[in-house]
Amino acid sequence: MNDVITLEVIGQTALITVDNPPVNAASAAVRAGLVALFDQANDDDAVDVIALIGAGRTFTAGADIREFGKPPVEPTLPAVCNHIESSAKPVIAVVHGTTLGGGLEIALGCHARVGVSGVQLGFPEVNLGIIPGAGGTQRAPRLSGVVGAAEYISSGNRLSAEQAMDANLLNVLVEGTPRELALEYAEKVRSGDLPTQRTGERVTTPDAEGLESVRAAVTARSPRLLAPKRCVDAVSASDLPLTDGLARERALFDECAATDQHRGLVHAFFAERAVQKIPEANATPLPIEQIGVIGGGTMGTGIATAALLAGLPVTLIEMNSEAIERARAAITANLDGALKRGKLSQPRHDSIFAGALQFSTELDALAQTDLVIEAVFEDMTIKQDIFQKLDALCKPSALLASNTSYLDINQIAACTQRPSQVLGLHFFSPAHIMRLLEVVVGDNTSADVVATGFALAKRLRKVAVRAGVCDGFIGNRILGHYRKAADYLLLDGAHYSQIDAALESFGFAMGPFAVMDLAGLDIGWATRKRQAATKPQAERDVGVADRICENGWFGRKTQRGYYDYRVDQRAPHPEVDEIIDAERKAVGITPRAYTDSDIVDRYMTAMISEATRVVEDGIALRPVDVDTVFLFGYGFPRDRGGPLHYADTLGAKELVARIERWAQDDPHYWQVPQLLRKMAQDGSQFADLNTAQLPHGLRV
Ligand code: T1G
Repeated sequence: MNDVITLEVIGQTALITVDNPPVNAASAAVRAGLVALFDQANDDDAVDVIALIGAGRTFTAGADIREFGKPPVEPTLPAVCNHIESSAKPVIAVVHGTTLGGGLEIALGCHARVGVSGVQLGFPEVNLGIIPGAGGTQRAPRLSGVVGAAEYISSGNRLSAEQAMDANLLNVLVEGTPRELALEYAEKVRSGDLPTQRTGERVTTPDAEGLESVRAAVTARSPRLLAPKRCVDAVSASDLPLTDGLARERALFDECAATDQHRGLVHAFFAERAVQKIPEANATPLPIEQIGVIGGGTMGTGIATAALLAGLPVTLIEMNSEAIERARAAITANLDGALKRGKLSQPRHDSIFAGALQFSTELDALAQTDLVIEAVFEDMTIKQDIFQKLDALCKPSALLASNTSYLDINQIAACTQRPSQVLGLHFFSPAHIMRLLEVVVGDNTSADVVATGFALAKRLRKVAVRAGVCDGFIGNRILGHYRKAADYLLLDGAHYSQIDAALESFGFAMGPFAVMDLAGLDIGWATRKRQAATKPQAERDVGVADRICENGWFGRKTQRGYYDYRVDQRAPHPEVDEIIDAERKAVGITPRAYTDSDIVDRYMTAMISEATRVVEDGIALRPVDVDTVFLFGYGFPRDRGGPLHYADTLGAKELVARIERWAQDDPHYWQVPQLLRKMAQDGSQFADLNTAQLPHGLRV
């Protein structure tokens, strides 16, 4: 038929194999092949049972997401599933790997399902802002019951093989290869040992009350998102005749597929993969088997925990035995937490303390490590001193990395004789949980070392994004800019609780002031002092945060910051309101009212404008790299796809108009990036830059 699907007749069994690597996505060619080969098998008098399997590592893992947003190509997946189900001859599917979405729907169109041990089943469509659109919301309830199906469809969670058996999605669960089991269980169909039935011929038992409780849970979990609610609506229609239920599912699918939430979630899915495509992707990663960490503070112990969880031995250096004990306690707490969350087995947990984790007060203990990650105080002099010492004592092949969140990697590398082996590995706190890792590439960092940073990220189950050298790299540079927009809104009249609430309604997990209280206001205070000497005269000054810090109020850790945590997490702090009033009076500001929309517009436009400059300056390879940093490191709402994907929903013309309007009051802060002005003129989007030829000649 074609090179992605084959039919073999073995005895009386027609074996149809989908072979569309890497995940057997149900592409147009696969769909056309399925219809044609099922017809061929049904027309073949020598065949009495049809078996469907996937080649490679998994049965079909879903529709081909790359076809989203393009005109549908017949036959559509719903039609394919209906065609399979209508087969005159019994059809079994042998499912293995990650049988997800449309792949599971194809399996539900079959008349029985054999699970290979370890198989995972699920409907991740809701994570893409849609609902299962090929019969899953109608056939799954006919097997699992309406409440059970509504729960796993609206959550998008994968079911283990055993859970799938309990949910009646599988008829049997056995060891074996798909091919062997296909032939074996075709025989069992013949002998009557494996009963088969068209799923669509089953009926569901209505449970309106149960469905309402699922709907309530779904709404509470993700109030802004449409798709989870529509999953419950679609399942609710499964008590209709199948044809009517399928029509209802299609209408609800089309409604979700037309949303920005869907487009944002698809973008986020591909973003995580696109950022792996770097100029150094074909370089050879260097072997990393022993890691040294210098500094046992929050970051150092988090980094050590992440490495230990990935099975890498760690030697952690601290100044003295007291600091070592504090670090040991912090790592122990992190690992105990991982054990409780099921991220670490008890044997693995115990082995870590049996030798994988070592401590020392002597840098010499790092002489044989393959990579040292420095995570000490953010002071260039201290870091340069450490790198000089490491350069002298570490083995010649060792890589030296700094976890600095904004300092110049080139200046650090210049203190060593091995600048090509120096890079930034900027983890995000808590480093053993946050998935983002900025791999900061110095002027002399070699391609193999960059590739090693990306390979390490993969091993630590992190998302690496390549960053150039500037103050704050990608994320913190942009954060430093838009954080000012929040301060200006505060000084000009918006209350910090309104600003936080408006941005949380937009989708951020926490608003900027709540985040600052959580991180510690003293950190920003130290940064402002560091930058005071170089701060442009024309830049507006907002003294509120400094006044709060001068009172010793550093946020949650001191029980008071913008909010008064002695009461609760959102209690306004009247003394802070007095500080704000005094600061406004001192600069002659009459506070004005802002709508939530004003607040979101200014905050997001500020973020987008600095993000544009970061792309323009080549600090980020593409807009999608900035999106990924914010999705995985800054709590950016995933359904909005990231700052520059969101910018495309507004359009460059609108963004330029906003900046020019606000520049009349503050021309220093509100400046139109050249790239954005060009896009406004030529009508291009950030999406176009994601696929454009990169300076390095790399095409994504
Ligand atoms: N379509 C197209 N490409 C896909 C794909 C898909 N469904 N899934 C993965 N890829 C690509 C991916 O971009 C990467 O490409 C490569 O395969 C390896 O993926 C009607 C409409 C299956 C668990 O949401 O969850 O069915 O970067 O690196 O870590 O109701 O991929 O190498 O060029 O992720 O082993 C529902 C999405 C679709 C599954 C494998 N299905 N995929 O993880 O490999 S909607 C999904 C995954 C649907 C129907 C609806 C994972 C995986 P490249 P990878 P992995």
